Order: sequence, then C-alpha cells, then structure tokens
Amino acid sequence: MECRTWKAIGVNDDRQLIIGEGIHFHIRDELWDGDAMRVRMDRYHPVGRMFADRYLPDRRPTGVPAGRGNGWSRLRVLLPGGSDQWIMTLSGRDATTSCSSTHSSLTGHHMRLSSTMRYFPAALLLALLCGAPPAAAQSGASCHGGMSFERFLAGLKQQAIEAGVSQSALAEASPYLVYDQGIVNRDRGQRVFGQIFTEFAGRMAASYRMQQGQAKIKTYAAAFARAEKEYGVPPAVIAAFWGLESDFGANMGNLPTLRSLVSLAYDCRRSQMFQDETIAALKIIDRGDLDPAEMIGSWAGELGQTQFLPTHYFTYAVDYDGDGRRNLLRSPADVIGSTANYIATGLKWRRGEPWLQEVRVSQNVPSSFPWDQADLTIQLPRSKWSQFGVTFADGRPLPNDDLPASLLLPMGRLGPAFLAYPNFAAYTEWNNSLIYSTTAGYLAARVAGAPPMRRPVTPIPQLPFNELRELQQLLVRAGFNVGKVDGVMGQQSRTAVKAMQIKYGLPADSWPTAELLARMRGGPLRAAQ
Ligand SMILES: [Ca+2]
Repeated sequence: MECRTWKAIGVNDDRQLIIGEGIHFHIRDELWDGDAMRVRMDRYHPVGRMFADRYLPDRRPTGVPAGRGNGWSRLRVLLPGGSDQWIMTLSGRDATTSCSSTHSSLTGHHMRLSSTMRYFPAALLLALLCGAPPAAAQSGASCHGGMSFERFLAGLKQQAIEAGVSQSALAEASPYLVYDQGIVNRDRGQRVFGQIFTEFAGRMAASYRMQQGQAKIKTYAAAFARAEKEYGVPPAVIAAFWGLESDFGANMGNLPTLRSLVSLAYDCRRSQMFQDETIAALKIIDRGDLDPAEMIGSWAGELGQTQFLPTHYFTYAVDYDGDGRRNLLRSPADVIGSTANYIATGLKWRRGEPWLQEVRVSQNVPSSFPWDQADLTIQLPRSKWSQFGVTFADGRPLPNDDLPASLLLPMGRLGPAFLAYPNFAAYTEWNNSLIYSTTAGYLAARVAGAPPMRRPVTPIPQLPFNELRELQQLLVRAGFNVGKVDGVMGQQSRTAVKAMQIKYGLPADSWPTAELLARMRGGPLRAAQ
C-alpha cells in the first residue's frame, strides 16, 4: 500500500489529465466554485478503454513523446463505493497500486495543479494524496444538536410532508434516503485546479463541441425554435450550456441523487441548502417527473443534461415533448425548453440582446486608456467604448449606441478582450466562476457563428500558483478581502489587484503580475510602465 505523487503534464481537449507517458485520467465531472475547478474521477469508469478509443496518435498533445501509437499504457481508476480508496491499474506496465484510507497522513485526497498549466510541456506537480478526510463519520451530528442521521432524516421527512410532499412519494423515496460518508468526503476532498482562460476555453469550447452544438440545433430544430419564440433565448446559448454541462447528455454523473442530497443535508457545510434540495427532489418524484431509481446524477445532486439543482428542476422544468413528464435526463426537447425557461425566467435573459462579443482594444492604445474601467462591475454605453478605441475583433467599429457593456479582460490587457452585455449576468449567475462563465458565453458565440478568439501574440506571463497565493496573502495584509487565499483569482482578488495597481501607478487591468508582486513585497522598484 503506497501513495504516490505524479507529475502532471497537462490536460488534453478530451478532458483527460495527463499524468505521465501513457498515464491519463479521464476528468469525469467538474464543479466550479469561484475560479476553482474541482475535478472528480469517475467511479468504476474504464478510462483505459475510452482513452484507447479516443486518444489516437494524431491527437497527442504537445509535449507527449511521439512514436507510441497504439501502445499507450492504460489506466483504470477505480473509486470503490464510499470507501474513498484510489486503486490504479496500469495495464501491462504496473501492478495495482492501492492507497488505503488506513494509511492516511493528510487531509483528503486533494489534487492541486498550479495555474501554470498553459503549456503542456510544463511539468506541473500533481499531488495525489490518498487517505480519508479528517472528518469523522458522525460529524453531521455536531450541527444538528447531536442528532443521529436517522433522527435527522425523520425531521427532514416531516418538513417534506409540511411542504406538500405526499406519503406515497416519501415511501417510494425512502430506500434511497441513506447516508453515504463517501459523498461527504468528496465534497470535502476538493481537487482544485488553477486555470488559465485561454487554456480552459480552448479545451471546453473546442471546435468539436461547437460543431456538436450546431448539429444538435439542427436535429432538434423544432424544440429550439419553440424555446426561442417562447423564452427569447437563442439556440446557441442553450446548446452551449448543454455541451458544457454534460456533453449533450453523455456525462450526467452516475450517483443516486437522493443519497447524495440527503448525505450533504446531514453534513454541516451547506446543510440548509441541501435540505431544501432534498425536499425539491421529493417534489419532483411526487409530481411524477422522475422515479427515485431514475434520479442519477453528479455527487453534488445536480440532475439531467444541463445539470439542474433539484430546486431549479422543480421550478423551471417544462414538458416539451408532451409526454406529461418533465424528464431532463432522457428528453432532449424537455432539456431544451427547461433550460430556456431557467435562463429566461430564473436568470432574467433579455430577449434580442447580445451576451458576449470579442473586441479589440486598439493596437496603438494611448497610455491614457482607462484600464481601470475594464471591470465586470462597470458598464458603459457601447459608444463610450468606441470613443476609447475599442472595435470588434475584426476591426469594424462598434455601433454608436448606448447599449450598456462591460469590458472583460480575462487575462489582463494583453489577452483576449470581450464586451460583456447585461445578458452576461445570466452566465455569472449560472456559475460564478469567471472563467467558466466567460467560456460558456464564448462557446455560445462560437455556436452562433463567431470566429475563434484571437490568441495573444506572445504568451501572457502568469504568476505560478505559490506566488498567486503569496500575492493574495499580501493583499489580505494590505486590508483587502480576497475570499479564500487559494491561489485562484476570483472577482474579489481581481478587485484588490486593481486597487493596488492604481496605487502603484500600474496599468489597472486587474491582472496579477510579477511587477505588482515585487512592489507588494517591498522589493526594488522598477521603472513604471
Ligand atoms: Ca416530457
């Protein structure tokens, strides 16, 4: 029994994490939290086979030695039910490696990649630490007045009854309302990746996904047309979420939803939220949309092809294929109508308005360009951006109108630039990660026919993970609230960076640089740019 540390080489566009020559994980599920991506490996998923089928020699990413052809070693990742063990079999190469929870020395099996994963050849440290999280199995009792799970569940069922759930639906669901410490461990054993926008968007908004989105719009033309007419949400916007969330239904998760929900409801971290979600799931059963056995999804309780939380499912799902059930797992028409309803009604989509458009800040940008205005919290009329020298990406002038827009620079002033319109709020509401939401908006634009975004002429310097964390620590010391000091630059960190850039007279584009870090360390002053 041995736990290991591997070097990760990168991530390819099939969402496989490359650990070493021929050693890959298939990234099964991703959950965004701020700008962190938590990655889960599939349970009993034959990664090796998928890898062999899909990862052909001509798709080998840069940095992986050529000449191996079909001789790639295979990796099988097994996560035995609830036991939190990792077992890896490298077929033909290696014996089984098993990391038992009884050999635990560290908290959880965190796997953290530094955010320098721009380039495949860069050797990135992937620490795969095996072992059980520190929490005891009965931890849920501590925030429920010492109540056992059984007593907690009885109370939750009573709440469900009071919320209108029928006794028969409860009886039907009861066999599935069981506690699973493995779910709670997954929730705590977060594997956090720092991400670079161009890297992530290149992977998640890859051309195959754009083409699949366009093909789906053709296949389900009637449902898309109806959704656009009724809700005003463009087909490309729906298709992009559909592709990102589940690859159009191919990856919806494989865990019993009720078990996940009730386990997270008993756990202390987000108990109330998951109590509400459990009750919503029971209402979905009661309404006849899904049987408890059909409710299979991701470990955090999201359901269906666009990964709705049960509360969203209950509120926004519509029956678009007319069979009398709202089935977001099996009915593409229901998925299309429901996603449109959620975007329009829940996320307040504005019919007929754009969401995200790539732009260019004029090459000969005056030193007076107001970089500090490039901020999602600041909206200016489009005519104002035009005055500042902003054009469409192909150089065409922006319309001289007063449509409000924010200038979004996901990688600072040297990287891609977008105008984010009021409809972009639907994206940040869907998922508050800036990188995810920008990618989702960009993929939708691509599905709608926009050309690929321009790549930076030269690589954009990116602080390594440990320096991002150090910068965050210095920002905290300077009095800023950056949320978690985790090396991930979310909106709070960006706001703090901008404030310090203004203070130091640096271009205030919210992008963390080595120069800013040096200034904050009190290091030698360099010539101001
Ligand atoms: Ca239906």
